[in-house]
Amino acid sequence: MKRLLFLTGNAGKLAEASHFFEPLGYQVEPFLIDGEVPIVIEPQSDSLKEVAIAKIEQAKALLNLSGQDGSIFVEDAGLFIDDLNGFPGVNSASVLKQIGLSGILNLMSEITHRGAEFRACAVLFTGNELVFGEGVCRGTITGKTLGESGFGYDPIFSPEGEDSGRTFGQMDRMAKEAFSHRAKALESVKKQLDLLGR
Ligand code: ITT
Repeated sequence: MKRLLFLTGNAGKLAEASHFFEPLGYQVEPFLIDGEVPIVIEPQSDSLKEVAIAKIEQAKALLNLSGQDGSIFVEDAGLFIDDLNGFPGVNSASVLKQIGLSGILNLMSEITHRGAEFRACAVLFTGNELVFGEGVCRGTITGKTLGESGFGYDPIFSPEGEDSGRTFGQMDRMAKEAFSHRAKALESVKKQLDLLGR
């Protein structure tokens, strides 16, 4: 198994990346220093890719200092709601903490166009090169929370193509993976690793 150190404080993201990569021969582990997720600075930026690059650069430096080896991996994601001009976008994590799912549903109470998308940008450092992958999942914001699976905004997001209108919150990991932005971003990373022969 190849070792993949994932720099994240989000257990849901870690579980999904493990589920995706492990059958492909990667052992996904949290990137820890002295048993803690190291604190990295996320730049103010509207671009998930810029944020992901800033994080991987800091992770590379930390990996060197810590004397560990393995590939490192970061992934940045967010929910972009059409009629809220892409809000909460790159601020999805802090907005969720501040206003919760009920806050988002309240903001949208008068909005009839419910279109939105999840976006993810993944970056893997093999030790030699950086490999990027991006993924988008279109869908709609439901009128109320549905289901308790997954994490974050999953209970209010129903992906396009899901005929019964289930939210990610009503799906298991495998079913979510068939649609998700994260699975698409990771798939793209995997294809490029194959091309590089890594
Ligand atoms: P990191 O430590 O990896 O940065 P984070 O929680 O800050 O963890 P992101 O900035 O990538 O992660 O994600 C922003 C938020 O977007 C995340 O906290 C969730 O609330 C939401 N989000 C991202 N992907 C999601 C998904 O697949 N399902 C539901 N919500 C998601």
